[in-house]
Amino acid sequence: MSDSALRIKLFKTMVLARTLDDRMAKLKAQGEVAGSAFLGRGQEAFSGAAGIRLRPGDVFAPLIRDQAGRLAFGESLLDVTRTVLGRRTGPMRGRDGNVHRGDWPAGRLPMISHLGAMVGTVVGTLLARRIAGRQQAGDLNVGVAAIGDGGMNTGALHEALNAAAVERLPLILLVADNQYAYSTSTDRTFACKHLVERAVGYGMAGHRCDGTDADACLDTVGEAIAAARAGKGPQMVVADLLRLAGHGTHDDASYVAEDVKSRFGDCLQLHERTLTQQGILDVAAIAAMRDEARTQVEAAVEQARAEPQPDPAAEEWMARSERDLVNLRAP
Ligand SMILES: Cc1ncc(C[n+]2csc(CCOP(=O)(O)OP(=O)(O)O)c2C)c(N)n1
Ligand SMILES: [Mg+2]
Repeated sequence: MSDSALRIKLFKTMVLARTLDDRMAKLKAQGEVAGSAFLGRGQEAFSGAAGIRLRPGDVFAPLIRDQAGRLAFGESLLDVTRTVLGRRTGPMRGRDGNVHRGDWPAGRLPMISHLGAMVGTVVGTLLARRIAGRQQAGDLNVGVAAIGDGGMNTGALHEALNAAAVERLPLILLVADNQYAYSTSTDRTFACKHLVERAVGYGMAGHRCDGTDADACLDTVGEAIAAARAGKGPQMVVADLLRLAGHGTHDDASYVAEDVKSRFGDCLQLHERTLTQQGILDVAAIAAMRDEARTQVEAAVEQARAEPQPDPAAEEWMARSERDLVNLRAP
């Protein structure tokens, strides 16, 4: 079992991610967000555990439900609110309204697609680091790529996993089996008993955990990341969970079957219960965390609101981290 400080850190991250997601959904309902808002409700434990187990120098390719992992791996609240509200001060300078944000120098890769494209990007990054001699044997920088049950069936993912296994790269594939790909349930997307069975076929280690149990996520993801760091090659971690929202705010998730709902709890409520029952946090401490999260999120919303949107005619349209890289290369 991880130490109390880490378990509390994960809880705090989950509270902040949930508060932020809820606020983004509200902004969408208020008509302040172009496009949809995508929420990670119910997936915060698994995603946050990965972000917490990473360290500077690692790379993380999050997907649309990974607000918790993003925050734990250093994304600021302002990066989120500026992006969602389309401000030119945001990491993508207002070009992207929601999920395609990132920061290359910080190791947070901007998402190309939810459906497998990012795994090859992480694999390429890890291979490049090895070739450039930027890895220290036995203590490797790792790359985490997130994927869903639907994304597990794309060609790009298969090619990338095969390459990672052949090259024994320190890749961790974080598979959130949330029972649906949009409205398609998993009995229509794969025929094996459990997705972790596929790890054997790729020649990589496989782990599974209950994605609603924050402690299990911290432990299992921690073990997988430690194994990759030690040079044991790519690791697949499959979490069983349920997204407690629609695909995006445009989707009411009315297709989620009642028996599926009854099988999965809310990771945030469950972690809160465990930590209070074990006397690690009390009700007052939790209320204070929630208040703090609300205050921080509100401040980030207000600051982004006060900032300018891009001027399409005048904007240079270069992502912020892209410009940082250009400046780094300049003589
Ligand atoms: C090639 C392609 N086809 C379809 C889509 C639309 N699309 C985006 S996410 C998604 C479902 C993804 O399901 P899953 O991988 O299970 O992730 P989840 O949304 O459940 O987190 C679909 C169909 C897309 N982005 N790209
Ligand atoms: Mg899914």
